[in-house]
Amino acid sequence: MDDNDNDTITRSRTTTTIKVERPRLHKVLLVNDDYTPRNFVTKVLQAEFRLNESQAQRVMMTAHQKGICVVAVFPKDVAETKADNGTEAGRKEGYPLQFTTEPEQ
Ligand code: TYC
Repeated sequence: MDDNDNDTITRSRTTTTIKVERPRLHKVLLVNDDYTPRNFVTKVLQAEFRLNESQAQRVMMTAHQKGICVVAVFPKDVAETKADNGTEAGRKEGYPLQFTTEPEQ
């Protein structure tokens, strides 16, 4: 006698709910230092982050006065690439300019 000889038929049923979430954006942060010239920081912000001159000056001055400033938010890979490019632009000139990233909220 096997399991199918009685009147009970058991079937397994699985319900799958797929929850789609937008990938979290990442902030690019500009970090102040005592050595990188203000004008150079402003130029990097314009070149790498497509800020206009007055936006770039505002971001640069905020980092200068407060220590750090959010430049923009992007998908993770874009944020990391732009932060690396900005940091590298400073490094090439011998400046300690630093951009970092962190997830939003
Ligand atoms: N503090 C720098 C100076 O006085 C200018 C500067 C601003 C450097 C912002 C970095 O993220 C920075 N020359």
